[in-house]
Parts: sequence; structure tokens; C-alpha cells
Amino acid sequence: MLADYQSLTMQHIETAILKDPRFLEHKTRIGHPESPERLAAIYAALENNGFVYSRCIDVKPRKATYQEIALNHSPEYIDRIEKTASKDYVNLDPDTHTSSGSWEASVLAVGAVLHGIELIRSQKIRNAFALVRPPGHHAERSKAMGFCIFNNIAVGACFLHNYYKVNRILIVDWDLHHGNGTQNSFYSSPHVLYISTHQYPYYPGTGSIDEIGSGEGKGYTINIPLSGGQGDAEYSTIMREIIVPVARQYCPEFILVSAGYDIYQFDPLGTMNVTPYGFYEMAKILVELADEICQGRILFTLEGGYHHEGLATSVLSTLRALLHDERNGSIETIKTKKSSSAVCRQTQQALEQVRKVHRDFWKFDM
Ligand code: Q9C
Ligand code: ZN
Repeated sequence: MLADYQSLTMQHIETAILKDPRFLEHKTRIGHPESPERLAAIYAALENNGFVYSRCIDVKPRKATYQEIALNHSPEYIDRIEKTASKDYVNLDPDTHTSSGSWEASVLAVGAVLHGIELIRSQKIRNAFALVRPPGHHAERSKAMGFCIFNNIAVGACFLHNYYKVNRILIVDWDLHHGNGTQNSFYSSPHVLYISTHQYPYYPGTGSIDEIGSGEGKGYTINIPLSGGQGDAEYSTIMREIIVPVARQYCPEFILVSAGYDIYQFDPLGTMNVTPYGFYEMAKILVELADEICQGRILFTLEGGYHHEGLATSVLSTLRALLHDERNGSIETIKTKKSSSAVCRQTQQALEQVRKVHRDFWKFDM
């Protein structure tokens, strides 16, 4: 059945999935969109799609250490979260609260990202998807925000920089929302290039086109705000026309992806129009980019996505891209084909603006 990564011998097995039932023990109040049922839907879909699942390596993630979390969070904040473990309910933010299992889930969510990075760096696997909750990209150094407690991907980037001395890390954030926490963690650093597409203006309010980084980090934050309604054609065009050429110049040693599925066409929190096929295309572009420029080193981590069926189907189609599975179109996980390749006017304007704002830093015709 499932291959153990430690006894890995077969060449074609190269994608790790990091999953754990303890992520479901971060309970949220009734009606909260960021519920355990999200991951339960993904895990069930994996069990029901042996074709995808049997080709992935199932990894039980380790926990992050205090020292590792402290790479991106203040000791006072970590202590505050740890203390919630003895309580049924602690409110952290208007959108974010804990249950007694939240501390363990949060430490494990960071650990899953670090564990995936370790497996990729040691060449035990080619790429990975950390299927975690709580999500992370809104979490600030000392503040929970927008369903996020620790910033899983930001700790991952710090870990790569501090422990592995990786000096160029690309973070692509395709979640519906702007990853304010991630942006702020690396705003003045050239070691992390943060590129985000997001509905704007929208929660959390940040991510305007002229937020481009500061000091040494100027040009290493790229925001692509979108009006809403963008679908498969728009997202893959943004990938091809902005993200790919910039990444080729930056030449990252590792790519991290904040994979949010709240841009799915029927997500209850957004008005984007991406189909499961679109997620396959987007992921494929990034996986091929990683193959081209950093020996395939790419790790996806789950952020948002609140339509359970769409989330599960779209995560499966993302995994097909990680597995280099070309057999799309006739398969059950990819139900919708893109209908048109025409790119909407607002997107064209946004791309023009991005090229203009960043013309001193990047070329876009590569
Ligand atoms: N208080 C993620 O997708 N909505 N977080 C706020 C006004 C918060 C979304 C509404 C949405 C957070 C990871
Ligand atoms: Zn989101």
C-alpha cells in the first residue's frame, strides 16, 4: 500500500504528503469556516483516490521546536499560545480562537513545513504538500490573525535561511487573501521574494501594488491585487507573465507556495473563479519552474479554502501536478476544463501596473 519514505527505492515516488489527525483537534466554533471538516474532506478524498494517494509518500510530521518557531515569532507570543493548551476556548482575534488541541496542531503545522523542507533538502523526496491547519499566512510575529496562529510558511523560509543558509527563497501566495504576515516578515529582506495574488480591496486590507519592500528588500515584494472574478485563464497568465520571468531572474534555491483554495469558483469567502483544472495548471507551472531552476525543490502548504468538496478536488489536482501526472482531462478529479483563454481587462491592467511599478527591479520579457 503506502510506501514509507525511509524505505523508498522506487524512482517514480517523489511527492510527500504531510498529514496528521491531530490537525483536526484544532476546533473552531460552530459556523466558523476554518473547520476540521476541511482537512477531513481532503484526507477522505485521498483515501478514495488511491491512484493519487498510492503514488505519494505519506509522512507523519514532526513538531517544530520552540527555537524554530522563535525564528519568526516572539517568545512572549509563543508562550501565550502554549498557555491556551489547558483551556477550552481562548479568543486571539475577531476571526481566530483556540481549543485545547490548538497549541499542538499549531506546533505540528509549523513542524510539517519544516519536515517537508528537510526531506526535500536531503533529497529523500522531490517535492511535498503540507496538508495542515491552522493556516499561517496572516499570522504576524506577535499576533494571530485571520484564522492563523503561527506563520507556517514564514517559519519555513526562516528555517531555510538560518539552518540551511539558503539565500534566495521564492514564496508564491495564491490564497484569495493577502498574506500580510508573510509579507511583513520579509519586507526588508532580499533573501525572500514574496509574490502574492489576492482579491483587493478585501481582508486584511494590505497588498496594494505599491507595497514593494523596503531598504535592502525593495523589489522583493510583488503584490498583484485583483478585483474579483478572475479564473483559470487569468491566474495561469499571471504565472506565465509575471511569476515565471521574475523567478528566472531571481533564481531561487527553493520555492514555497501558500496554496489557498479560497480562489475556487464556489468558495463561500471569495468571488474568484478558479476550477480544479486551474489549480492543476497553476501548480504545474510552478512545479516545472522548480524543475528548471532549483532541482524541483518546491513545497506547497495549505492556507485557506472553505468549500469542502472544491477544496478536496482541487488539492488532488494540485497533487497530480506535483506527481508530474500528465493524464488530466479524462480523470475524475479534474472536472472542469478552462472555457476561454481570454484574460479579463482588470487583470491586463493589473499586469501592466505591476510591470510599471517593478520595472527598475525586474524584466518581464524572459
Ligand atoms: N472580520 C485565510 O484564508 N475574514 N484566512 C474577516 C472581517 C477573515 C481568511 C472578515 C478571513 C481570513 C487563511
Ligand atoms: Zn484566504
